[in-house]
Amino acid sequence: EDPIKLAEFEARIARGEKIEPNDWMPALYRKQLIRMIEQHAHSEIIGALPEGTWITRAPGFKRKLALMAKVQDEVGHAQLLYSAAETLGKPREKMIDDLLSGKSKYSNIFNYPTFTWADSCFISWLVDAGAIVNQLANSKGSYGPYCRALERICAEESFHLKYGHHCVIHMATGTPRQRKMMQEALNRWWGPMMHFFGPPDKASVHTEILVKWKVKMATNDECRQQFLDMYVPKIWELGLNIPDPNLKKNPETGEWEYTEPDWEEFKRVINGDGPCNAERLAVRRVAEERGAWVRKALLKPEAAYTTPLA
Ligand code: BYC
Repeated sequence: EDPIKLAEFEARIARGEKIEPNDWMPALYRKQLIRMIEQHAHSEIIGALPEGTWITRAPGFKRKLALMAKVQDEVGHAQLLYSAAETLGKPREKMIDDLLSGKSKYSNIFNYPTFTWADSCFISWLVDAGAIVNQLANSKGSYGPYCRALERICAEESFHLKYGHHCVIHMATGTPRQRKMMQEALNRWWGPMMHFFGPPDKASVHTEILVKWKVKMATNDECRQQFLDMYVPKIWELGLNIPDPNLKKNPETGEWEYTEPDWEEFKRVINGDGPCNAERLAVRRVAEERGAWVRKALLKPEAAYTTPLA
C-alpha cells in the first residue's frame, strides 16, 4: 500500500470526510466494507423469511397489512445494501452465489424458528431495535454509499419499531394466554438477541481496524450495552421477565452485567449449523431458481419470449 496515499486517506477519515466509490482506498478497507455490507444485505433478505411466514396468519387485517409492508421494507433494504456493496466492485450475482453456497454469512438471529405470533412480535420490536442501535451509529461512518443507505434504512426501521412495540404491548397486556406466549417468545429469543451484536470486543476479529477507519462507529459491546440500556426497562415495564437472573445495571460503572450467552452456539449458528440455516437457504435457492426467467427477460428480452415460463 502506498504510504502517502494511506496517510492522506486516514487524514480524510480523521477530518470526518466521506469516502466515495471512485476515491482511493486501501485494499483492506474495500474488502472489509464488501464483507460487512454484503453480510448486512443478506441479513435483510433472509430476515424477511421468519416474519414473512406470519403475514397470512397475523391476527387481523391491520396487522397483516402492517407486517406485509414491513417485510417489503426489509427486502428493499437488501436492495439498497447490495447496491452500496456493488459500488466497491463485487457484482450482485456473485454476492447471491456466495450467500447460497454458504460462503458468506448473515445475521445469526434469523436462523431460529418463529413458532408463534409472539416470535414475530419479538423480531419486529427487539431485533429491529438492536438493528437500529447498530445502524444509527454506523450511519455516521466513513463510506458514503453505506452511510446513505443506513440513514434511509433507519428512517424506515423506526416505523417497524413502533409497530413491533405496539404488537408486544398488545400481547403483554392481553389475556393470560397471550402474556404466556409473549414470555415464552422472550425466553426463546433472548440468547440469540445477545449474540446479535457480535462477539465480545476482546474476541472480535474485525473491530479494531473497522473502528480505526470509522466503518464501525460503536463496538459490539457498546451496541449491546446501549440496547440493554434502552430496552431492558421497557421490557420490565410490561411485566415480562428477562431470562437472565444476573442481568442488572451496575450503579457504579453504569454498565449492564449479564450472563455471557452461549458463544459456542453462536459459532455453530453463524457457520451454518443453526436450527433453520438449511431451511432459510433452501427458500432463497428456490426463489433464485423461480426468478431466473425474470432476470433473463430483463437482460435479454428476446430470449425470454421463446423460453417456457415453467
Ligand atoms: N451474525 O469481528 P466481528 C435486520 C461474525 S437485518 C452472524 O465482531 P464485525 C432485520 C462476523 O461476520 C440487520 N455473524 O465482526 C431484517 C465475523 O465473521 P467473518 C442486521 C456474525 O464485522 C429483517 C465474525 O463473526 N444487522 O435488522 O466487526 C427483519 C467475527 O465478528 C455476527 C447487520 O447486519 C452475527 N450477529 O462485527 C428484521 C449489521 N456477529 O466475516 C430485522 C451490519 C459477528 O470474519 N454488520 N459475526 O467470517 C455489523 O455491524 C457487523 O458486521 C457486526 C459484527 C456487528 C454484526
